[in-house]
Amino acid sequence: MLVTSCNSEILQFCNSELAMSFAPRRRYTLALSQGRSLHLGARTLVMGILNVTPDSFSDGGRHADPARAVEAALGMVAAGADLIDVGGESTRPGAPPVDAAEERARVEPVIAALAREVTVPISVDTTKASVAEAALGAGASIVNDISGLRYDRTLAGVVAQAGAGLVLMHMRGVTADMYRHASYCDVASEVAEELAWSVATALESGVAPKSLVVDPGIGFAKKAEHSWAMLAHLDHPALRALDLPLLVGASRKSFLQAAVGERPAADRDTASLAAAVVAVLAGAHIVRVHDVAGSVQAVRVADMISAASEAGMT
Ligand code: PMM
Repeated sequence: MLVTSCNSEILQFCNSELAMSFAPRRRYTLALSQGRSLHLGARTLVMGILNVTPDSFSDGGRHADPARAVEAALGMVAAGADLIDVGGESTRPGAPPVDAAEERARVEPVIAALAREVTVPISVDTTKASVAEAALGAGASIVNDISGLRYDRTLAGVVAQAGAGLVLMHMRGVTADMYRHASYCDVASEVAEELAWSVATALESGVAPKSLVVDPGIGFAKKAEHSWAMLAHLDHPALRALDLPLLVGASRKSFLQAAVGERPAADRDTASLAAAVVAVLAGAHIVRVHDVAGSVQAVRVADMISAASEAGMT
């Protein structure tokens, strides 16, 4: 039946039950080094991934040469990236560990060159304090720690000293054995509880609460079903109780194949966009992606829907 007009009973129902279809995204100001800050929440920020590794699962080897890495990052900024995340060690399960000197040699020249060329904040994807320190010295203003301070707690002191931003990602074990730890009763609440440990550790080391971002670590120590459940419950009360900005990285990850069939990582961008939209509507402030141009369009659509929801439009 076609409903052409609303009577007052329907309107009342609309106002009470439908006025807010998605939880409103909280607003934060993220404090970074060098007195910089980022406004989070009004629109989604897109973090472009720049792996300067020979062996990352989706883009390994493509940006190993610093000049090509800088060129790729400039392309991402032109496509609308709000941040560039530079990583020098592959997190692919089974990837050989990289020592600090080698990792530093990979990221430092790229970050230094990039900092001269772009105004968007640069983050360094590392778990090692010495690499973080070199990267911050070269011009990065955020450290993205996939171990959530479980590998090297002294990294927090380096971040605190620089007044840099710090992304605390959830994972268990090390990348080589992380799937052995992929056992959960309630993935979102367990992830939130373990992230709370990372947050407390950062604060104890003097990192300012305003510098923190949390990330549920899609695909890390999580089987495909856990990644799906995590995306379905990003707005879990335990995660919201942390009261921190949320970063989500689902881009090109293998769990997506459960939905779209087996395909090479570079062929998973459309599926990644769908996951990014869902993450934004569930409250993510930053999405970490390979396909910057596509993601910018996708999250702008999600931002419009979430703004309409917040405005109570029915
Ligand atoms: N994923 C990867 C690497 N670093 N950092 C954060 N904060 N969140 C993630 O989900 C994440 C990360 C693995 O993906 P890649 O090899 O494509 O960089």
